[in-house]
Amino acid sequence: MITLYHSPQTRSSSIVWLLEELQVPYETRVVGFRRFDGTGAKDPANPHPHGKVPALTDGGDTLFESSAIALYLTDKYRTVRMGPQAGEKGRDEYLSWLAYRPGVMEPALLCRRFGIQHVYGAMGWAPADEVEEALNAHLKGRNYFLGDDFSALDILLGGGIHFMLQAKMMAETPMLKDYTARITARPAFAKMMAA
Ligand SMILES: N[C@@H](CCC(=O)N[C@@H](CS)C(=O)NCC(=O)O)C(=O)O
Repeated sequence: MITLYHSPQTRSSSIVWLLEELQVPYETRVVGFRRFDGTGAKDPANPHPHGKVPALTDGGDTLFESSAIALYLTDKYRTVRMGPQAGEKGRDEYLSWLAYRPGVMEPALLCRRFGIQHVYGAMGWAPADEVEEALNAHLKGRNYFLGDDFSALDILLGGGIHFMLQAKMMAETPMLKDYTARITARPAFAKMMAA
């Protein structure tokens, strides 16, 4: 049985959404974590090395980091196709954008939010305005990150864009508005929100 170490309204909600899309049985174990406002503490029940959410166990496997969890789940559970497998068309884009979310998109937008100046050649990500341009350019003319096929990218990056727009951490463009309306209209998104 899959166990998701989770806290509502955090990054682990993306994994709830993904599990709902995949239609695989899972249980959630709600754990505490260190919150932005200084409250909360690491929960010893959580296998994440830093006590962050999400973490996930599946039989003898233990995963942490949202992108790694998403890749593991979409490779292993294939009843619903949520990402191209190794050797399939689109795998290059799939892996690249999965890594882009925690490696580039999040740090860039968070640095801007907290007034941290970008340092070329030192920071492993790009400045936030360039990230916004890249995301808008990539999604132009596409329904989803991979074109016509909804995938885990639309949960990890699309869900992140949805959050960043709501939090006014990204500029809303008509295209991003349409895109996030499209992905959040899915029944699995509603199930995640209800949970
Ligand atoms: N890079 C991680 C980030 C996970 C993360 O920072 N989650 C937040 C909740 S949204 C957390 O657990 N924070 C607690 C802490 O930083 O100790 C991922 O994408 O899974």
